[in-house]
Amino acid sequence: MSRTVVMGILNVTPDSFADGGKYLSKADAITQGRRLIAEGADIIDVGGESTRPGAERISEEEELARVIPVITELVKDGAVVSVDTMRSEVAKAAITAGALYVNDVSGGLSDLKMAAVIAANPKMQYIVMHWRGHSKDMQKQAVYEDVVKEVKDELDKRVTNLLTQGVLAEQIILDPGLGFAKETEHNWQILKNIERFQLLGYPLLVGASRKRFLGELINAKDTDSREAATIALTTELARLKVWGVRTHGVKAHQDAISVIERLRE
Ligand code: PMM
Repeated sequence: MSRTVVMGILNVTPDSFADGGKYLSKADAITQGRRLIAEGADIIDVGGESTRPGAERISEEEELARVIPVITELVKDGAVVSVDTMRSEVAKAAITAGALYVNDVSGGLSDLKMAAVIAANPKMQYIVMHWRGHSKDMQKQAVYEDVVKEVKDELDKRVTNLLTQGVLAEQIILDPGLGFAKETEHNWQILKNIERFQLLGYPLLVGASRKRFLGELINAKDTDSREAATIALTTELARLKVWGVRTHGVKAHQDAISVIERLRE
């Protein structure tokens, strides 16, 4: 298997927790996308809707206006682009604009037409994240007896459902959804048991970058100062041969993965 993939985050939103408001103009977003590519990002994940806990939804028109021009430009540059969306119409437009990945934090639960769009585009990769409801009140759903078992079972159920709708097994990438309807301890339990998620038999993507549970551990309120903790996780995830990590920084993560790969030789 090849080395762990680094997916660079590009949020074209005013309110994402770590980079919200930084790249809201098309020009700033494209510049940041190019910076992530120059740093060595394998994929750029372009999102127009914040999913931070408590976030309200935006309209489809607004989401399209934020992401499509940026995707079009980065594809022109030759970048591999992913669209971070729960909406089938946004996914469709992104595919037309040249995106190769659809990153759906709801795993197809938010928009029931999503599966058909993915099935109709068999070359697309589909990232299916564990989700229990929209950000506005998702933390109320963060109740588990055995978080690893339940998240795993719920992902497994999602896969079965998607396959019956014509999505191909080769299209699917799974993600345990750190921070989505999960409290701090749930996130750590998932990370401590990542190999159990790998047993589901699909590539696994993990999005831990600069999230609050890391800030709590090292007492870092400012999201940028959670980068070293995030790199520590990337290192361990690369050692475990996790398929990919979704991160705000890119270069240091690629360096960490290079070290792990060298040790493996
Ligand atoms: N986390 C965020 C957004 N999208 N997508 C996937 N697949 N996995 C994640 O953990 C994830 C995601 C949280 O917001 P951010 O874009 O500000 O990091």
